[in-house]
Amino acid sequence: MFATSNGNGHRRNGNGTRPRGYSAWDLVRHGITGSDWPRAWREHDLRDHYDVVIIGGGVHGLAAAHYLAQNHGITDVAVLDRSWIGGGGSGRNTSILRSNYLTPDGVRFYDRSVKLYEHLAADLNFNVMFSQRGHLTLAHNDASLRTMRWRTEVNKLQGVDSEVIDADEVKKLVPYLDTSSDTRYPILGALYHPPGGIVRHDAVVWGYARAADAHGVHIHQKTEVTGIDVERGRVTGVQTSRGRIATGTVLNATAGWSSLISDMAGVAMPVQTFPLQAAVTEPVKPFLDTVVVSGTLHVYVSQTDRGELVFGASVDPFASYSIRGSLEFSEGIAGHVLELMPALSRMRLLRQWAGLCDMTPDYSPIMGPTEVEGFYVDVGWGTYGFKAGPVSGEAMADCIAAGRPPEIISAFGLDRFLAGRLVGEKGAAAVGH
Ligand code: PYC
Repeated sequence: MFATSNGNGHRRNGNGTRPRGYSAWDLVRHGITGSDWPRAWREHDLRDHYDVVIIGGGVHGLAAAHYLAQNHGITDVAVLDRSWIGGGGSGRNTSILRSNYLTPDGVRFYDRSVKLYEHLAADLNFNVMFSQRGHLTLAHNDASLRTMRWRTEVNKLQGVDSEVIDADEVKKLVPYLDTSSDTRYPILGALYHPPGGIVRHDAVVWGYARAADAHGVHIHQKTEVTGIDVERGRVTGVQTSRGRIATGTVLNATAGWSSLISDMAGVAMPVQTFPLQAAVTEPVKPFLDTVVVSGTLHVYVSQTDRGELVFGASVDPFASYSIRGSLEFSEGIAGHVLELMPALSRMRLLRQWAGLCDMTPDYSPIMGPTEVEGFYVDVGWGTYGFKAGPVSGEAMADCIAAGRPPEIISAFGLDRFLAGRLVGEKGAAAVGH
């Protein structure tokens, strides 16, 4: 059905070019003249047929397109996005990468993603600014410490670097944290995960888009999917705002709208959508070089390379498709950050925003084939989707090429909800929800 690779599983691309890098001279010339920048990805007319149609031009959809082409030689692929690439969850997250999950399936899966991120800049020839600065999840009570120990043991058994450290060690890593014992939420210790860190989310999206484009993938922005054609139990096409595409293979790689897209194919998803808000401060000199998370206080903080502090929380307490910021959120986050770092009381918030999170009952994603032949899903990413972009792309490409899920995602199939085989990750999903 698909064009295949040349045997080594790593055909370079569909049109013989690799995304090119720039010499220092190119950068100076383009910077001064402002002209002649080659487009990172091209625009194409929408064809009336593609072998594979990927709905969603975020990191998941673009990574899947890239790995379909690079690892399987499948290049007749369209990526559709109803707005611009990276304009959904991929551009609205807080870019935290880590693999310190609670279940063995989760740890193995996210660890593969961290490993792919470690080489992504070289693989895509695009600087994604991955900074492995370490990740701390604070424990404010004995129950949290117990969960941290549990996670540490599961992590170590999977070969992932995590350990529980005490309050003095936390203080050495983050001197600005208030580790005194007379606070409302004293810090008893933390789960320390050195490989965790942050990345530049736009760069990841653009890097994958550029690489997929160089392989011959068509990226169609401003192309909304309005229907999915299914005949006798299998996918036959996709209706879009720009016309119909005939195809036998569709991947739903959307976030926020995943249940609505799956409904178009007649596939029900156990997903509820919630807004997740975040905020950023004015830039200050670097003082925070780890990611700090407090599940109890529902807050996470990191400092960007530009010096801004990025704050996030848990999802809003009601299901909604709204992406408006709220005063409740900014008040709450400011209060919680100040419980942890009172010295920040004079910092100003510059802006806040929200994204949409598709939450599943067990806080794990849904990946793989569905009961409709040719209709695949990579959805249910809750508040942890960005970190999984590379491994999801790789695994969904394997799944589509082989027609069945690879081992690394076998636990995350949609059928687990019928079979009662949940992968309970609530204890390690971002902050306590
Ligand atoms: O899962 O690490 C996480 C996370 C951070 C922010 C939202 N989710």
